[in-house]
Amino acid sequence: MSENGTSRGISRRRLLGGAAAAAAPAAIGLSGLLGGRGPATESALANGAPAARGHAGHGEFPHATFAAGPSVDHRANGFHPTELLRDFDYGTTRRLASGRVVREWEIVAHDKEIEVAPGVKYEAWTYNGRVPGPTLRAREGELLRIRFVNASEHPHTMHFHGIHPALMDGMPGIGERRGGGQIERGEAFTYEFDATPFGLHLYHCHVAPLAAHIARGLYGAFIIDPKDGRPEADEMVMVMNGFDTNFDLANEVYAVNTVGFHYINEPIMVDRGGPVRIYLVNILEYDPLNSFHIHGNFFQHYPTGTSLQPSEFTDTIIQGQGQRGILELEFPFDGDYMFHAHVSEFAELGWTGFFRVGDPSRLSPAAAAAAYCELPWGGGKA
Ligand SMILES: [Cu+2]
Repeated sequence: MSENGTSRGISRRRLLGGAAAAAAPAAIGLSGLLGGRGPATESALANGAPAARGHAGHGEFPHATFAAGPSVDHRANGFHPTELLRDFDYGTTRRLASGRVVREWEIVAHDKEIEVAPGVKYEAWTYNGRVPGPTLRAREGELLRIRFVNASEHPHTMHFHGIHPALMDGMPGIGERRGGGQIERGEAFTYEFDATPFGLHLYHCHVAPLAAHIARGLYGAFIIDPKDGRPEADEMVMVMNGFDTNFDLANEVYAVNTVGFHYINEPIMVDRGGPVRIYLVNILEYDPLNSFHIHGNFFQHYPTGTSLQPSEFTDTIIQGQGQRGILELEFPFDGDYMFHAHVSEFAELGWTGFFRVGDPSRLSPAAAAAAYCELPWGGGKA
């Protein structure tokens, strides 16, 4: 991160912190320590989030996060973060006379209200009605065709990371005369390119204002498997995202796969000793960095997934926006293991979850949560 970027970030938060102090001196507490998240959080609460409250034993500092409450309405959202984890969209395939595989998808952009934390609604823009969009998965060397239909009220594109010609880049201003570039409401365009290089990539809208189009939910993971695949594992996709629910260019809710705290309410079930492979993508807007940390374990890290040799054995990685990596690990012991952003502020605003290994009766999430005093609803005592 540049020194410039750092100082800009701090001054934005100091500015917000100053506003908080002026508007609500009694509510500074933790929000002051958080560098000015206060007013944004207050606005999120005004938007319908459950009330923030203190934590027994640390009562003088109210926690500027979400209290316990009912889960979000996954049915109304039309997607479920637990199912979304292992939902890979392979499209449809056919073979050309040459023997080459053509893999095809249809992706439709829709505007849609979603619930990103209990009671917190957000006017999202979606690919195929979900945030993140479908995890598109192909194999190195195939020919890919993605027919994009814009049924949103706004112009959009699909910009893929990968190696492809300019016309297929989903960039406004490039290719309009050939039907591409910016795809207006009611228009459609088919992106076509080779699946290369193998690795973990992403796609997102590239229409300006870019941060707004991405932050609204127009993004997804894009996996190109190596020709010979990877070893068997329990595979899952985690897209680290956030939501600026009051449109003040700062996020109020942070998450993996959209719903804050979802994997606390429903820990991710994994087998003891079985290899787990996580496809981790950071698409967070308005914050320069995100991170992933796991408790009680270490993982092999393959940055961008473009090598079959890991570059690092660690328990924490940092990703800038658009960065991604593959994480491989095994859980040697039964129990509940927390994973979260190692930016504590993000963790307290939703980016926190658990892996549950082995016999689920051994530890309940409430028991595990009680051991962690910074949980949003006060250590599982609600
Ligand atoms: Cu867009």
